Amino acid sequence: MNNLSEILEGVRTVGIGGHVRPDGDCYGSCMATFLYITKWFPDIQTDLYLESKREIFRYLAGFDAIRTEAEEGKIYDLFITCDVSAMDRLSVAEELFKTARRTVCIDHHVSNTGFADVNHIRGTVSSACEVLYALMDEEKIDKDIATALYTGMAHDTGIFQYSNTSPETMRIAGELMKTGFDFSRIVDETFYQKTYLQTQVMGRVLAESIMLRNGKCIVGYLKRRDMIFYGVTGQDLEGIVSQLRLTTGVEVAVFLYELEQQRFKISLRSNGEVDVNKVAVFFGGGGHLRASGCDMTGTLYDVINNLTEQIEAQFQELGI
Ligand SMILES: [Mn+2]
Repeated sequence: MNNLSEILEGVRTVGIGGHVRPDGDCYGSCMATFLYITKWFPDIQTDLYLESKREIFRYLAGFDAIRTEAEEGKIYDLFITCDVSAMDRLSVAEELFKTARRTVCIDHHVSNTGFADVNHIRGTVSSACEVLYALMDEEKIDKDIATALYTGMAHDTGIFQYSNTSPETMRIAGELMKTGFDFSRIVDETFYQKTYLQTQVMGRVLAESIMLRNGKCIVGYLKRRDMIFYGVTGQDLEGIVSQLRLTTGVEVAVFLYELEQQRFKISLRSNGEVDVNKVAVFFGGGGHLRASGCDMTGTLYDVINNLTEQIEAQFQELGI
């Protein structure tokens, strides 16, 4: 079954579900599937389940149809998961998935072992939306469906920047673009835009950041009392460490904020030489070579000292 039309043959009811804390690719892939079925297979009764309705994705056609609670006792002919790496990540629709007559998984996580009856999993592909695109008939992809697919691809590639972006990713994005949606607005409003508060806090962290090791390591921090003063949570601080990393000459960027008294959440970013995963693992965390994180306790001074000692060790090793 290599396309959605075959998958949907003889099916009368379909449930669609994404993962916990849905991101752009999750909204995009679930919504594109929903729009594709409701538009081209109007006789099929289709429901879409997501844990939340994030307002920034309201521009997606069909947004109002999202259900945030499972319908009890409902048994679907078919249940499709999009961007879900494991069954226990399915959130609100897990029961509906388990009771469905047949299940399909559309995903791109390398760790996905294939928990559905039919699995379309491509671990080297940028996004669930890109996997999904290959399952659709190109002539059936209208502007609304293209908008949803583009949203997912743009988000999971960091706006076509991460190493998972392939020539094929760009080709598909180009095809989608031909339908004429406002791609610039999507990227601005769902990816880059910040609230004024987030902008203020980022400004403060950047202004107070410190440079170590001749400017090869930059450290930004936010103390508990300042988080309370601004009324921000960890979510409001997303993107700060990436901004720090973009400072000229920097190899490693560190951002820490105080979760509670003397307990810090650490984010690490590298430009590719230093393996920040090693640093995070040393302190009980983890991640990837270029992006990782961990939690640490102690005074701000001690935490920064201990972290930079580990980074310094790699600088020495690499002769940086
Ligand atoms: Mn994804």
